[in-house]
Amino acid sequence: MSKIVTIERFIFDYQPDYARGEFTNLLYDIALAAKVIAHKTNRAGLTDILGRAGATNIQGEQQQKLDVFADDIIFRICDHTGRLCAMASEERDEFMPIPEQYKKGSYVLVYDPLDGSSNIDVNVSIGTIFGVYRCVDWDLRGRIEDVLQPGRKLVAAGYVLFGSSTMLVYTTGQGVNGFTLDPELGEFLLSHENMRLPDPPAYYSVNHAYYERWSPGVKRYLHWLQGSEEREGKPLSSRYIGSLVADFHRNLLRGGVFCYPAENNKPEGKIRLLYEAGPLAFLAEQAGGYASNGRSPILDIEPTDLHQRTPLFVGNRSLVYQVEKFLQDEDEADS
Ligand code: AHM
Ligand code: MG
Repeated sequence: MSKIVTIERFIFDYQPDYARGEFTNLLYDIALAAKVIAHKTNRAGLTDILGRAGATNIQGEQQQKLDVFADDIIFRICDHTGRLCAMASEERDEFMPIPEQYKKGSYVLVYDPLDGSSNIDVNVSIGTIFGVYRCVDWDLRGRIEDVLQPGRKLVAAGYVLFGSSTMLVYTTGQGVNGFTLDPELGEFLLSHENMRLPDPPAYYSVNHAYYERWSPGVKRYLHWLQGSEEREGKPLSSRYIGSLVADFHRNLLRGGVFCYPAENNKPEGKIRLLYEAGPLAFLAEQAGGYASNGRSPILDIEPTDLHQRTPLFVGNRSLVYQVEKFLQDEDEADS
């Protein structure tokens, strides 16, 4: 008979050697925040939470009430625990050192509190993305250097998907595991052990509306994904939700690649390096996949700005390598 494993039990049993309670408890805190956000998200249509809050965030996008709620709840669950030295959120202009009145810890939390916010009002899946780093200098209080670290230095990353059920999927560098929330018990239960990107992959995900804005190498890659150039394996089908977490999750379960390429007048694309691309790149590598900006690994990019964006190609290794090849051909043709 299969075992019932709660997320608490799993986090405890599989904590890395260096985890001395602080790291383990930080993961519990994130799971708690996920439950609170799930509770609120599930009631979104029933309360006055829908609609725009009126504020505009640093990305120039209108915030919606649920984004603000999710951002606030993560901050309030994590700011006073003594496990963090700083946090940074996609919804906040500045990074957030832990306030002086609280003990400072050894870790840094970066998060996108509610990704895919344009889907909230239309009852389509949304998600939270998070990444955890060690702070750079234990003796100092949180500084911007603690937050601006490359993905290669992540010690944990994950996401929470608020879909037909709520799932928390995370890695601490020992593979990827997924937990489904039992709403009656209020517990995340292990449902997807040791997740690996299946091969052959099934899907590619991209917003085709932007086709005319892509470079010749990206256009060629899309044709390749569609089967117009020789490619081994089954033809891919196309799926695009417009919620990165949901698109990533589906591709993780079925195999595939998510693409948000550079555009002619938007060379950095749309996806944020710190809060979105970095954590998902770490998860992808831990599931046997790979993430690239089309020319180099996402995990190697040194961030210089909190809200830096990057083109993103993430999924099965063989699919992501191919875009790097086509963009290299493009660069050689240009030079
Ligand atoms: P958000 O963080 O403001 O919600 O934006 C990020 C979202 C991703 O979830 C998704 O992949 C992308 O934006 C969709 O963008 P587009 O509508 O341009 O395809
Ligand atoms: Mg986002």
